[in-house]
Amino acid sequence: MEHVQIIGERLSNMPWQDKPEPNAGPVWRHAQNPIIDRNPVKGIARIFNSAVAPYEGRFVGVFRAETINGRPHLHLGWSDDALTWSIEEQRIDFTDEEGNPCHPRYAYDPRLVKVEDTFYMIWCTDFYGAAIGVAKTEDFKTFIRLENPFLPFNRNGVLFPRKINGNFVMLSRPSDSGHTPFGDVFLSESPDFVHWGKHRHVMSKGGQGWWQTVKIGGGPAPIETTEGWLMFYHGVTGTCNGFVYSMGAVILDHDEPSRVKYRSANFILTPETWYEERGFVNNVIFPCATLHDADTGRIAIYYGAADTYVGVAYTTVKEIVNYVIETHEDVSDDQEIGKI
Ligand code: BMA
Repeated sequence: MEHVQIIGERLSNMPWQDKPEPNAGPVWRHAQNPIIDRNPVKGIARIFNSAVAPYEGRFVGVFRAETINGRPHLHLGWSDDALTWSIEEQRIDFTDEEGNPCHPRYAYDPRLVKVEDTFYMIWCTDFYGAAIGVAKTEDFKTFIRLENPFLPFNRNGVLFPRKINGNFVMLSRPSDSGHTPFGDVFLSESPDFVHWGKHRHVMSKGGQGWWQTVKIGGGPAPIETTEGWLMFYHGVTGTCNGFVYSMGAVILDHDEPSRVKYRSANFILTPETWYEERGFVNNVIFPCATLHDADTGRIAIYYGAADTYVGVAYTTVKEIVNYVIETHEDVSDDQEIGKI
C-alpha cells in the first residue's frame, strides 16, 4: 500500500521524532517519555489516559487527573508544542444544557474529538455505575454536558471525527461496574447526539495471540485514511499478577465501520519501559488520542502508562497501515456487519 494517506488536515507543528533504528517495530516511543510525571500540579497525584487536540495554533488537552484523594476528574491543559503541558489546578466546570452546574461524580479515560465545529468530550462517568458521559464545547470556556448516550455499564466511548452516512458514530465497550473480565467493541449511531441506535458489533477479543484474550477497548478517535478508518485500541491479557494492557491497530471499513478490514495479529506496543511496567497499576499502555498530519502522514499517539504517566509514541500512516495489512488475522466474525 505505497500510496496510503491520511484524509484530513495538515498539522505541521505536531511533535515528531524519526524512527530510531530501521529495524524497530512499527511504533516507536518519544525518547523523553514520560511527558507528564507524577504530582504534576498541586492536588493532583497522577495524570494518565488523556486526550489532546489542536486548537487555534496550539494544543489543548483534557486530562484524567487522579486527585490526592484518589478520585479522578477532568482538567484542562494547554501547550505550544504538545509535549510540555500547563495543566489547570481547577477541574473542568460542567453545566447542563440549561446552564446549571452538573459535575460528574468522577470522570476518567477522556477522549476529545472535533466533529464539524464542535469539540466533544467522552469519558467514563458514574450513571448508577460505570457508563459513558459526554459534553461539548466550542471555546474551551463553557462545557455543556449532554444526555448520557448509553445505559450502564459501559466504557471506552470513542467518537468518529465526522458523521458517516449522516449520523454521529460512537464506539463503546459494554462492561461491568468493576474491573471487567470480558469485552468486545460495539458501535452505535445517532442523528442528533441524543438518540443512539443501529447498534453493531465491531470486533471481538481473542485471536491466535494471547495479548488480547480477556477484553479489548477502543482508543483514540479513528483516523480517516484512504484504506479505511485506522484505529488504535487496547487489548488485555490476564496473568498471575493481573491484567496487562497492550496497544493494537485495526482498519475499519470506510462506509460500514462495523466491518473490520484488517487487524494486526500482534500488539504494536506492549509494556517494556520502566514507566509502562511500574506505577499505580503495573503493565498498562492505554491510548486515548492522536495528533496527525495529512501532509506527511505522521502520527503521534498519546497513551497512559501504568495508570501514572503520559507517554507519546510515533508512527506513520504508511508504516502502520502496511504493518496491519501484512500481519492481518481474521478474528471470529469481525468482518461481518455485526448485526445478528
Ligand atoms: C481500566 C480503566 C483504565 C485503566 C485500566 C488499567 O478498567 O479503568 O482507566 O487504565 O483499567 O488499570
